[in-house]
Amino acid sequence: MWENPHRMPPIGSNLLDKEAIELIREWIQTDLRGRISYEEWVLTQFGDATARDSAPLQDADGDKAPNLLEYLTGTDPEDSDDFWKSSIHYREGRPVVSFPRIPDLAFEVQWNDQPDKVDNWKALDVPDNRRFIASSPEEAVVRDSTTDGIKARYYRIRVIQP
Ligand SMILES: [Ca+2]
Ligand SMILES: [Ca+2]
Repeated sequence: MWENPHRMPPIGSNLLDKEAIELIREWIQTDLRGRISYEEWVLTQFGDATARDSAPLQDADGDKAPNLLEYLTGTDPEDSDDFWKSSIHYREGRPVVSFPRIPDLAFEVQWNDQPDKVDNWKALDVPDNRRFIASSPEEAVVRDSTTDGIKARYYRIRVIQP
């Protein structure tokens, strides 16, 4: 008997190939992240294109990551333990911002010494902060070497979808 090498349900069958569906779901959630539209992602994640709290700037799970950021970074918008995490620490007396760099996205660390002045955010002008799109996931480490004489500095990371 000839067997189809591809995973297909038997012709005429109403059974769904659950393993294949899971593979497709995983592919949509990982490989196609950023390539499927936000609306398609909402349908996949929430199961309903008009789900409550699914608008881009809403935060359905209350993890402080708006749905749009969860869409771009591939996290679960209904799991408050799953969100894109950045951190800051000191190394050799300099602030270091770390975050997971995600393929197909660009990232820019910005700084401001007066965060209430929204026009003051500027890209951090250091080599680590050059803008590029990684082809595979990696941990980004951006060291701020420009803080001499600065008492306080605030940082944020801009996520850019090319
Ligand atoms: Ca969220
Ligand atoms: Ca989440």
